[in-house]
Amino acid sequence: MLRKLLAILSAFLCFGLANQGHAEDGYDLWLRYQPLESGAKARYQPLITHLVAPNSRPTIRAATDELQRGFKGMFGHALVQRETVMGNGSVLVTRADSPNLKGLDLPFAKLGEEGYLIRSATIAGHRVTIIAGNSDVGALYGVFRFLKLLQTGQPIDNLDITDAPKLKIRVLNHWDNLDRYVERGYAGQSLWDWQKLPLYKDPRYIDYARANASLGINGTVLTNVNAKADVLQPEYIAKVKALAEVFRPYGIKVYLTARFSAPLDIGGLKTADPLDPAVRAWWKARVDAIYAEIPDFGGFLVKANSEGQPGPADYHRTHAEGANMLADALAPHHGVVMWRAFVYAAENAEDRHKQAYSEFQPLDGKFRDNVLVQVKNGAIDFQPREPFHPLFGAMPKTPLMMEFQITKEYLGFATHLAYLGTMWEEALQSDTFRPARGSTVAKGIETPVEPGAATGMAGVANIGSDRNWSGSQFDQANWYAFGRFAWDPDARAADIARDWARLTWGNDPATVDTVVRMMMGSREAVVDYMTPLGLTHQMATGHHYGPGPWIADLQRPEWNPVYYNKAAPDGIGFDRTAKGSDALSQYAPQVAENWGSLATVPDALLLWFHHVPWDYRMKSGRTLWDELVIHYDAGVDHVRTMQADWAGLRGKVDAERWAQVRDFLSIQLEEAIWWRDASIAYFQSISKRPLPEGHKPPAHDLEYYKAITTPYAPGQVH
Ligand code: GCW
Repeated sequence: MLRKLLAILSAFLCFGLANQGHAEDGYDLWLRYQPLESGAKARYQPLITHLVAPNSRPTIRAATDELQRGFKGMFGHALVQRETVMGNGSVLVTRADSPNLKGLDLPFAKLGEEGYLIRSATIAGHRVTIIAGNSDVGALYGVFRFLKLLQTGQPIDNLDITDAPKLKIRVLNHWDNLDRYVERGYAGQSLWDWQKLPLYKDPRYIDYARANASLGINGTVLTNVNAKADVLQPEYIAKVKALAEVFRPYGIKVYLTARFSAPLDIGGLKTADPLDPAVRAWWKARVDAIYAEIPDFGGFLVKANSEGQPGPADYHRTHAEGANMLADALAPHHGVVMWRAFVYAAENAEDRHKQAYSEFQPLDGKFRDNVLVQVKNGAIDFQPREPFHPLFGAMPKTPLMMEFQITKEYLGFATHLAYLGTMWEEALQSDTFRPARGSTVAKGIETPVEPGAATGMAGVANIGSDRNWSGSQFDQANWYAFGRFAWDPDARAADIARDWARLTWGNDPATVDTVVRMMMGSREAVVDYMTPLGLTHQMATGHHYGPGPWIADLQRPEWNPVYYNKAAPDGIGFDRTAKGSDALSQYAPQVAENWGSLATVPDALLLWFHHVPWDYRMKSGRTLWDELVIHYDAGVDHVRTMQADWAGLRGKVDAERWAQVRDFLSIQLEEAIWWRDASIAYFQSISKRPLPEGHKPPAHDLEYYKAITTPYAPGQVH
């Protein structure tokens, strides 16, 4: 009897341990290295007996440290490390020029500077695994891939993997202020503790670098695009240098935002005119001083003449003249300028959708080689759904970078579960038809404008000082997915979700399927309960928290949600056809034709491009009004489905993270209902149509929703 009890008890304990692991709070991200089950251990162990790697090179050191960390976690012990092959099961971490690889015919030629290979091979009669690149960073990336194979239970006895990034610059943009406030940040304070740098380097900086390197992210812009010039002062450069030193072994360069008026703000000059010789000399000296401290400094990211930021237009100069001035200062050091195309001007009555194209497209070919124009995903902003930006494909002589927003300013902050991989895939796989069919946005950004020219992708980071880094467990997936798309813009959101789910929540197939299902439908749900059928920018003012479709009193027309919805007794939507703003003419004729015709425009973009009557017949046979209401409800229903799915995972994942996700889903449901009810209350006050059968009226009247204010919502512009 006692024996039986003990058996039950120990089975319970084992079950508990196997399924719940140690208490987890999300700090470990996708690099959890949980103990392997004994079968996997037994299979792997003969193939991994010791480590062969040079130990004097910092990046190889970072790679072997990571392997050892992984082995300790997964197998319970570290491996002996030597510099030469010792026997079966050696794992070599090295570079193409290693004497250990002499005589082997390995495909290094196709790996480029940062790619890697992982190969099962025989050296001097020993069965070994080679992880190598043309550079040490390549080997580091290979190590992360190898660890992923182990974490996800893949066979490793006959490996022949090669991989290389398709873009050169894979960079996070931190909108972090020097006082540690993060604009549009929902995950605590900035990681950069400027006040304690350079003498105190928070060990967390290394974990940040590890996480990024595991994805192949090779750069980080430390400061907000709404910039302060102070970061260019020597005392801050010393702090930036300290961060650069931490990140360097992980293949990560630091970049800064450059405030265009810095020569005035901190330089004592009377102008920041980019053609003024004194201004040019000031920037050159400043840049030289940065490189004296940080020889591999990446360069500058600039927001100019946008939302109050200074820029070359203040001196009647073009964006190209402004960018080129900085580019000339950076060129001798091989630095780059990432110049943002996110511009729209207060005094310009043109449809905001059109303004970036109007301003930048004519400048094609006018930028220096070391300038990239960074184009947001979405001509308006980072909305839950936008058609692809018309600049993609339209500036064939200029390197265009994609800018995605990882932080969810417009998709429910940290508490709404919204996987952005599907949104990014949608944008990247859009066909620009420039120059011809099949010219996707992804291809456009991958293909250098001439051999050797720069390519890149930027992601506005969702990282902060929260223990879980991103503000929620599931928001980690967006950081992860960004890294994967920056490495390969043709990657698939579903594959990425699956990898992330396995690494983050374990390999149990039912758990993984559930997590992936929740993720894959989640962004569409947000679109449905916030801005269905091509509506956009319906968020409340300033903080963008919650609905405000009625807002009409802000100073600039394009800050008002009514500007975007144009809801009126005759119908709803923004006419961007030739009869309206004609934004469609900025796209290739095939695209313009497709979206310009009511017969072919997808439902998802209907109100983006057309103003249609409330009784307009949709493809479904329903009226637009009914369809709109149905979409709001579908969004809310999806959140309920996610709740039910997640409830089913209780006990299958660790309790702490599970409970946080559960509670955040409750917040999401409450807010999804708020969005649905407020939007329907407002639009019904104009459409004057009854709700379709079976759809409940909003819980309160319109005045109730209009009266809600949330002045302390996080992430606002400071
Ligand atoms: O989406 C808007 C944000 C601003 C941001 C701006 C930009 C950094 O509301 O906070 O400013 O975009 O991208 O420059």
